[in-house]
Amino acid sequence: MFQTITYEVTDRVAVITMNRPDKFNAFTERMHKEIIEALKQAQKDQDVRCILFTGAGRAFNAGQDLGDVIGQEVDFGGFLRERYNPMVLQFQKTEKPIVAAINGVAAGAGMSVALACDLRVISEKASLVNAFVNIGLVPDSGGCYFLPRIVGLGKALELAMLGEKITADEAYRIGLVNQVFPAEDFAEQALAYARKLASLPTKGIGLIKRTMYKGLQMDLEQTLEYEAYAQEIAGKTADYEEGVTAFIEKRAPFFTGQ
Ligand code: T3D
Repeated sequence: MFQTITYEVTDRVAVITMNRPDKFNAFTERMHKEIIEALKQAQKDQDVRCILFTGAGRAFNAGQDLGDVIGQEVDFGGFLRERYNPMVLQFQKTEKPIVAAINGVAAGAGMSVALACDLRVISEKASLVNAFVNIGLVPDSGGCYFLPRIVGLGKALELAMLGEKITADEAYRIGLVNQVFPAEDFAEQALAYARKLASLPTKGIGLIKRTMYKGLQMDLEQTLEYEAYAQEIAGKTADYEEGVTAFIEKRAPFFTGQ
């Protein structure tokens, strides 16, 4: 089973926890594979309607385990193509909402992976560091894709070029994270946030995710066409039926994710 992460389903939320706390949950080859496997498992499981992605101990994730690469001749291109890129793409392919629960520092590829999640909540005591430049590298694992799209080009360049720590409050101010929760009950509040998402129309949310990310690559005409296509699918779901019925009956809807 999993050695570098834990996987647990609670209240329709799959909680994936990176679990190398003594190394600030830094990435290893095995961890990449296990995260891909866990995301696929959550996608397949009909009972899972939201994924919460977090870290054990004091950190969220400190990026590549530098202990594994120091003194080695690393084939950086191959390293990224084989290990990091498939993992980042799996976050996108998973048609369920994924929330990064940033419990502690998220640095380097750890920050990039948080950006590859759909939504981010952060502990008031946590921080993010676009640490690549601090060791002479370029943001990878989608960092050059997501960061400018989330905070705008000017801010993205500043964060990537200076590599300074971003506090939770600053991250919220610039739209890098969606919510800041108190450190004392961060895990509970992050889970409650994920539970709320898990109670919503899962298929519709999967289609929102697919259509929005596709929209980033398309012009208006193509996006309008894709919206029409996605709506045809959403309009045939049981949750659409329930949403409209509940509205007419003036009651709260009960969505099943179907
Ligand atoms: O081959 C390639 O590199 C290509 C792949 C690139 C992808 C990347 O992610 S490149 C970026 C790699 N990550 C970094 O450069 C971040 C390095 N870490 C830091 O800058 C800082 O540690 C943090 C900002 C994350 C946290 O700072 P702080 O002051 O809170 O903690 P600390 O004391 O620096 O670290 C705590 C422990 O975690 C420490 O271990 P120790 O001394 O208590 O035994 C430290 O060595 C360890 N740690 C932190 N980051 C890493 C790590 N161990 C291995 N790899 C790490 N990335």
